[in-house]
Amino acid sequence: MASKLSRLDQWVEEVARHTQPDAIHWCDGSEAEIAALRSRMVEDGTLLPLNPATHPNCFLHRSHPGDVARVEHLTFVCTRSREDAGPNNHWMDPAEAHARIDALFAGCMKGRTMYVIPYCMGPIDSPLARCGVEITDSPYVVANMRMMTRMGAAALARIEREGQFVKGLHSIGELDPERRFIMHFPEEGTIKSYGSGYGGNALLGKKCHALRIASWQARQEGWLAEHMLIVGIRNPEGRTHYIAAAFPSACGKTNLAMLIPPPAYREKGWKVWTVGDDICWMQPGPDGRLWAINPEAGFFGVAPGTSAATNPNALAMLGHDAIFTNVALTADGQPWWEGLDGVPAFDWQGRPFDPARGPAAHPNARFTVSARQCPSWTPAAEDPQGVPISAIVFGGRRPSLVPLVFEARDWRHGVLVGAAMGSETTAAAAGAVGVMRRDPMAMKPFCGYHFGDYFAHWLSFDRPGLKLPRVFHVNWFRKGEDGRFLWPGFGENLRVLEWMIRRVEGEAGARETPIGYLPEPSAICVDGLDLAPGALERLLEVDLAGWADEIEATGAFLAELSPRLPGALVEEQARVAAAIAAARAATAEPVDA
Ligand code: O2Y
Ligand code: MN
Repeated sequence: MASKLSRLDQWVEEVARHTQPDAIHWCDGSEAEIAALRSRMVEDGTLLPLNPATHPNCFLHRSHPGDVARVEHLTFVCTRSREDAGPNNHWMDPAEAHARIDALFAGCMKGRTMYVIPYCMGPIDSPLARCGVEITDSPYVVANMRMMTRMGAAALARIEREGQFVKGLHSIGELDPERRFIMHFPEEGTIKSYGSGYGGNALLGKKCHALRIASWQARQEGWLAEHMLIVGIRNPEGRTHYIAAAFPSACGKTNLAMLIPPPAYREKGWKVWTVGDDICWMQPGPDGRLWAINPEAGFFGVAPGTSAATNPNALAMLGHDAIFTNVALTADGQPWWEGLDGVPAFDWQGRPFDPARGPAAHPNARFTVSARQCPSWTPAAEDPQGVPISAIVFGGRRPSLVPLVFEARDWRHGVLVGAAMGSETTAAAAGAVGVMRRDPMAMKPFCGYHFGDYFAHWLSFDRPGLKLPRVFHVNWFRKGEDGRFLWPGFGENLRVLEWMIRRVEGEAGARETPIGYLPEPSAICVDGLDLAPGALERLLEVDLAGWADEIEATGAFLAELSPRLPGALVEEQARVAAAIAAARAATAEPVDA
């Protein structure tokens, strides 16, 4: 009988025959390996060492200027049936997709080394974790995967034991946007990515495996793979609650995951722990609660805007052993981006900085760093059982209408709230910035199957025996008439999380409205905050006329998923629409005859 490992050996041989590398290197994840790789990358200019006095073991990578973000229009989900991929994905027939991308891979590694990266998403001994192998010709990808996943010998041993792994094949190719595809074959547990060396397009453990392929597997196996941070909050009474929160790309997930309590909260004994900043895998535990792991081992965070004011924890972890991608440089070789003190000397492309050409750092410039370097990192992130989730939070960038916080009345309503999520687009993906788009559960770019089936999967958790988390929606980005944010955000968001935790503990009341439960303004502690007069009331108002339009727009958006849209969600949308209409009728001024 063939050994389990031979499936991997055979695949590696097959890929080598097709791509024709000069050498094959099996990554073991060791210090010696990464040291050798780094020296080679410094020699050939892939990495630039940063100032060793201020940033020991830190490097800058400048990606090709045409390869600076995820490329959603070139990202495909290739299921046998087009319907299974859904209108939320670009689809290609698997046979055609393999043929097109395999043609690009033919001979593409000539003159290069092929790296075989065994990795584990999640703590290596966790039953919730899953393994994969990425084959790549990019040493930059190896260095990043080493920080972002549990990579090397231990992962290989688990793969050998289980015989299960997701196959990811990647080549930077010619970095030609005309010859670039990111393809997913969920039915085969396979990813093929060609022509990009950047982030989510190339670090296949992240968005491709941990979200697009994992969301498919999670549906088959009864769990959830979500675009969520996981944060632990200990209240002064000493109880820790873990919260999972979904926000569209570049909406402050990393900042929220690493939140530092305002001084008065710290004094009272509040403490915040970071489990993860981007991805959350959850499944029901024996006690009926949802237990979650962060499948990643590092952070690939947006650099611009990260500062001592917005995220001191992030800044503290970036002082050593980090890779920076597309940031600017100071004259003395320190990484620099908008939001930091000091002045840039060179922009992200290495040119002398000229403000006329735009920002010094690319707006989607990134840092890669091991999660353990974060001062708020908790060993609970390594717990094989995961952490129990008390609340799920959805949020987006909504300059108007959407209140600072509201709570869904039950799980079914919570699924509707998540499904209706919308947000202004950001620089995390190629394309226009600042355009409002629907992004259900922040999974629009990452759900590996039909959104109708995805919502049905979420609804399927509403069953006897499960003790589901409460579901909330937040909006840190509401603006006043003057165009300024009404809420200060960042560490002050703990004031809103406090209300959620008190709700979870059954200690806080709420005002019932057609869109859900809202705190009375007095229930949010604003001591020491310099809010504009009336701002909190404004942040917590429910504009029924605006919500009537919003729920109608939600209905129209969901209708596009028909006939796979679950009936329960249609009914829920109708229930909320009717509640809004009834409330409007009840509050309408009497009309004189
Ligand atoms: O993956 C990229 O290339 C950039 S986008 C990104 C990076 C880290 C975490 N999340 C995202 C995202 O787009 O959600
Ligand atoms: Mn993300």
